[in-house]
Amino acid sequence: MEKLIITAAICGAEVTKEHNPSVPYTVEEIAEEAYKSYKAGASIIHLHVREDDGTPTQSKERFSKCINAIKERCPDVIIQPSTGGAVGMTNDERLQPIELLPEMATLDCGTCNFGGDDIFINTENTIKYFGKRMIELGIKPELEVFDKGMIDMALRLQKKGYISIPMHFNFVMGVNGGISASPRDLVFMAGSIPEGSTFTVSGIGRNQFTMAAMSIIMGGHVRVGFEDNVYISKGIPASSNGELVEKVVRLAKELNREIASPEEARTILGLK
Ligand code: KMH
Ligand code: ZN
Repeated sequence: MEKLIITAAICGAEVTKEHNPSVPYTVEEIAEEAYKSYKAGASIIHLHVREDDGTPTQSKERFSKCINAIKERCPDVIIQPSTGGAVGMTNDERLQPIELLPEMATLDCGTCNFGGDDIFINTENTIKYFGKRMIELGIKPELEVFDKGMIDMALRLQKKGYISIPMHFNFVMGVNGGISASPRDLVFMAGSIPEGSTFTVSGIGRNQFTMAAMSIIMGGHVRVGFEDNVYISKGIPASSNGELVEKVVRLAKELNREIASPEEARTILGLK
């Protein structure tokens, strides 16, 4: 089986220090959380950034500062900025970080209820617009899919030339409004992507480690981090993103799956 790529989603846009005081906001805190994740075994940092007071931003300047600070401490890590940003942001606001030419960026493949009155909007034209820009700039998208229909949308847009192959999917499972985090649904999702594609699994909340274990067994990859879950085990807050990554490394070891370095992750994902 391929080595395991661990992505650390260290910050997100929705989670706050009220959920866990270790959620990073400042450039220094973001760099430190990225470093702890990298040292523990993460080869990709999925990156959102914040103002110092915690407000989510897609500012190119703020991303540039955070990316530089991360690169100083983790020179070879793959940095994958979010183009999802936060609910309510405009397309062009969300797309700013790709102007910094990262190796990867997220491409959200559909609209999803996001709890309460929040809707995370990604129309077909938005997905086409983002996909086309990423092809023009040579950026590999991580195709974020919150439901099976979003895989179908990605496949249709790949045929129309908005997404390149091989495709890399992120199955986000357990969002209140998306597909549930269950073995049945993971088998369904993994069986719905074309041969030659890769996938990672982001289990939300209490589903983080059960979904991670399933993905490890199935030959998929794993995302963990405060964006998706702030607990190391039931009711116990994680002290850092690094602690969440360490737990995945332990699971992988028990299940005989080796961990990919950033260079190995680049090869698996076709980034070089
Ligand atoms: N914060 C969510 C609205 C992504 O990074 O591309 C969107 C999100 C997805 O987190
Ligand atoms: Zn994100």
